[in-house]
Amino acid sequence: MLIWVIHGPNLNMLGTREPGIYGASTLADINQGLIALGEHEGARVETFQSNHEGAIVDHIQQARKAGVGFIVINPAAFTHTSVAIRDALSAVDLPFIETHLSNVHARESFRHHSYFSDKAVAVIAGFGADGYRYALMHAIAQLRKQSQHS
Ligand code: CA2
Repeated sequence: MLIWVIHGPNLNMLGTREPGIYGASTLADINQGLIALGEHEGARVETFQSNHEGAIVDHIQQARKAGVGFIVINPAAFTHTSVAIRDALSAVDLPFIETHLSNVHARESFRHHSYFSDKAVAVIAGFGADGYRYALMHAIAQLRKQSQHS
């Protein structure tokens, strides 16, 4: 059971700026928590962050070869702009959950549109770092069901 967690641009800054919007946890804290939760549940979690759209596309393209069963992704600002990342996710055809720390719908109108939501298994927004944990638990539950039925 391998799950990839992918973080988009500026999320490497978490915990250093704007804690009122994005929380006080650093990205390292979040990633460590997800890896530990995965271990506890018998799943392998690998994390990746990039500020570069092409690097995220390249990474997603490797997912099938790497044996990934599910992707949790916070595309950050690329949520609202990136057809390229959307197409990469469609190309690998793996289930993914779109996760946001903040409630994007309670923010500026340009954050209300996502290039991902209509392709996602689920969308999580506004739970802060806990949103990643909810997404991961759902991914693990789905992969468990899949392996029981195969
Ligand atoms: O709420 C989210 O998770 C977002 O994906 C975060 C993006 C934003 O563009 C989306 O609309 C919603 C921005 C991430 C910026 O992260 C920072 C972290 C610390 C300090 C400054 C920015």
